[in-house]
Amino acid sequence: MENVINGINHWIRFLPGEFNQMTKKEITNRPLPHKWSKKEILGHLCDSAINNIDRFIKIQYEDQPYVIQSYKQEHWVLLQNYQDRPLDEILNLFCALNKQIINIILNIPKGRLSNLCDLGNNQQKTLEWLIKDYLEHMEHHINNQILIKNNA
Ligand code: NI
Repeated sequence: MENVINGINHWIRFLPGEFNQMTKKEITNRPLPHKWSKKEILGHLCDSAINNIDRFIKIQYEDQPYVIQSYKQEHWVLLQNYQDRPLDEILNLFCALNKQIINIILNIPKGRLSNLCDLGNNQQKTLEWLIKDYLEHMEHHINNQILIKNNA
């Protein structure tokens, strides 16, 4: 879990500076009308943190396998209107939520990392897998959508 904690910590420290070097246009540009802007992707990462906090806690005390509820990502981004929210507020939210996730991970008793959840389609995964997947999902969006230049 140490690698995951280091990875999350890296983005808490690094991502605000990256955003602050971008122009407002680059941050709010939607590459296509139905595609998220970089700001909305940051909002989506906050939504991922919110939903995963719930999962990381409940999988520790609910009956196993704990059934994971999916959430409608597009609705979450639009209903919270990240596009029109001040960037620094979303960045603060991202950092606070991820500090909370680090705190949760640090407090998981070792034996509970093997607790099982059910992702649907007969797929069962451990809490450890879920935590690693959380960081992979975050890095996928950061590396492929936030840190790449688009011609805004
Ligand atoms: Ni995603």
